[in-house]
Amino acid sequence: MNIMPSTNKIIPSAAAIHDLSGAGKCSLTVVLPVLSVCGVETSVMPTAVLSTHTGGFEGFTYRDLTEDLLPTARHWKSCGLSFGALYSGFLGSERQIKLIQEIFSLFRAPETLVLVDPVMGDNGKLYRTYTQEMARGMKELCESADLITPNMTEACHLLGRPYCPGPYREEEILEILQELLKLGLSGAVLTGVCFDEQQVGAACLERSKGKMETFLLSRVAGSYHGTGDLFSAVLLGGLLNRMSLSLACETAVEFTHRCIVSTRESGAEPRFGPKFEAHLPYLGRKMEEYRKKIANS
Ligand code: PXL
Repeated sequence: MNIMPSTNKIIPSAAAIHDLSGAGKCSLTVVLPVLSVCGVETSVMPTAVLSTHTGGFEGFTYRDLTEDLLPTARHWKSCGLSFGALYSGFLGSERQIKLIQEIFSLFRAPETLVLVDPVMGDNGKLYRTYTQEMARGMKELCESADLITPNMTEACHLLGRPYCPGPYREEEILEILQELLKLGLSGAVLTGVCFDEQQVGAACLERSKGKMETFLLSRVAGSYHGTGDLFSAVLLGGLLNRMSLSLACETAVEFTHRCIVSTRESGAEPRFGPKFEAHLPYLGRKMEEYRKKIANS
């Protein structure tokens, strides 16, 4: 159970277990292109198919695929598939959360990185599909992960702490990360971290290092849907390219910021998701440069 295995055995491959929201860019429509451009061979397990995500749209369709999850996993296993990372995000029911735990057990090997993005809410509120039971289940799922990437709302919910919109004190952020590690994780990355009104970003803490690192960039006004998924996918792409957690975190903060700036400048409604596509070649180059750098060192 490690974030950065010390061997060269890390496999740049992942199983991404998220919903497929047809429009409004989030979950699989963000995760798959990001991981692919990072050079990660990605198998996708859609947990549900929706016409749009549930944030800011009314009347969306929702085709539940819970019954397909274990048969898909068993089929993959019978095909001899294995993954460098298992990565889950937004989930639709308590039962799905339990099944994901089973799927993790099926594929987990000593070198596997299990990343759970405990997608539950934002701005102090749980998403409307989230029940208290699901939130409890999500805590259990986090306990079976190596690394989690909650935002401040999700971290407070996982820890039973009152939510506050910030700015925060550094000691507060460190305390939250330390409490998250007590869930049994090797590392935690907290997003939505800010120490003043001007900047926002993420902080990470690795059990083996014990030192918190923060990466902040200028705050762009507004709330941008799908950026949590974007952040986690870039982070995982970096880790599977053998970046350290702090470098992967810095890369994810910078890339997410770049996409938020483009979204803001485009004047598009934030509910239609981040404008990340034009920046994918840049991300691909960054990952390639890093691969070359470590190959020569
Ligand atoms: O980005 C998180 C997310 C993913 N998938 C669905 C969602 C949301 C957030 O609202 O509704 C379906």
